[in-house]
Amino acid sequence: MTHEFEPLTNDLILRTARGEDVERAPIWIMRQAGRYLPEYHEAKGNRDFFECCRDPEVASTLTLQPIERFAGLLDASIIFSDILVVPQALGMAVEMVDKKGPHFPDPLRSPDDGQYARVLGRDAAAAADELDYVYRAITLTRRKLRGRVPLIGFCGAPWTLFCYMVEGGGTKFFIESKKWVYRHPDATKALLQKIAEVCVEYLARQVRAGAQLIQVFDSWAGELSPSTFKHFSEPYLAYISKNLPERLRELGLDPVPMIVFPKGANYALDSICDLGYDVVGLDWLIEPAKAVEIRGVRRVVFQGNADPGVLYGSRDAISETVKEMVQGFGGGKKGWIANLGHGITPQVNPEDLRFYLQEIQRLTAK
Ligand code: 1CP
Repeated sequence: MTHEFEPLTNDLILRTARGEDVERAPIWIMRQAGRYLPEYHEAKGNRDFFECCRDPEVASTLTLQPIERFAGLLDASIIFSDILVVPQALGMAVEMVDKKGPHFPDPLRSPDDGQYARVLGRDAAAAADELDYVYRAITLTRRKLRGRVPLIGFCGAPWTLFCYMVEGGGTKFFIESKKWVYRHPDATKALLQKIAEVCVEYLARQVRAGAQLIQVFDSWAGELSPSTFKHFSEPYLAYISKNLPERLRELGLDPVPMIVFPKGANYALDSICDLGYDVVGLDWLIEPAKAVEIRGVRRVVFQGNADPGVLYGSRDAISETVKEMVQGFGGGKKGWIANLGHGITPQVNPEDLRFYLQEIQRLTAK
């Protein structure tokens, strides 16, 4: 089941991710399809969020919106979906509450919870089967893209998905997650391993459907400590980077560039550079030059990392931030994919994002 698609007319991000010298830095923006775009609200209408994810026609339309609005300024698309489709595929109920975010009516409260055994007993391939609608959305989006830019597939990192599954939604104090880590470390690791196995199968099938790069979002890595990150996140991120290429080979597919975004884990950046990913996403809490220094001679490519909040600022503030970022990453001819340090936030004026993208292109093409 491999597909024929039109050849790429812009493969800048693929060449950059492979470590090649390039004419300028490629750019994409985390959450580039989403709430700050009026056309997103228009297309979504009154539909439930996950209903949009499950409808390939709607998901592909939403994926293409920023590519069309910012034609010539974005060098990659990312499939419209959510990291929480994986807990759903593991049999957990997840709702998206308008203006509040995700809600699990029945989170995993302890290893004695009957649901814990059910989730652990779930076969990874059977879970990946549940996400057929994502693969169909990816294939349809590749067709609609007609080779304009590559399409990124993604999943949540085991640690971040674990947090949602035990907290039941967004959280400030990570009380339940920390109870699991510090009271039930072995049960926590067993669950992280199960999630990692599902992630490998899920990502492999996204590639088979047409995804040309993949990103693993560890949005809550910053809630761990150097020691707990080493035991509760890194091994599972490494499991994915090691096993995905093997799984792709088994399926007769070539490897694709892999991006990891361990938000808030700059304390572990040195070892993250050795996790087996081609690209490491950086948040805005680290200076680019400092990250470049930690990377040293390693081939890893960085992605990021301006404060998303600068898009609420003046044009001068945006220009200054871009200038510092471009300089810090060495000018943009190698080893850097421009992005923000986290997803773009609601209420940003899309024209301010356009200016940000233009400034990066202008300064890195020099
Ligand atoms: O363009 C894109 O990037 C769209 C695809 C996308 C991605 C990659 C969405 C759509 N969500 C995600 C990933 C995602 N989802 C992450 C990892 C990235 C990050 O850290 O931002 C996380 C943590 C989630 C979970 C999630 N989904 C939240 C965060 C809640 C919290 O705990 O703070 C929220 C608000 C959502 C809903 C969501 N997902 C995506 C969109 C467009 C929305 C908003 C839905 C709406 O209100 O219309």
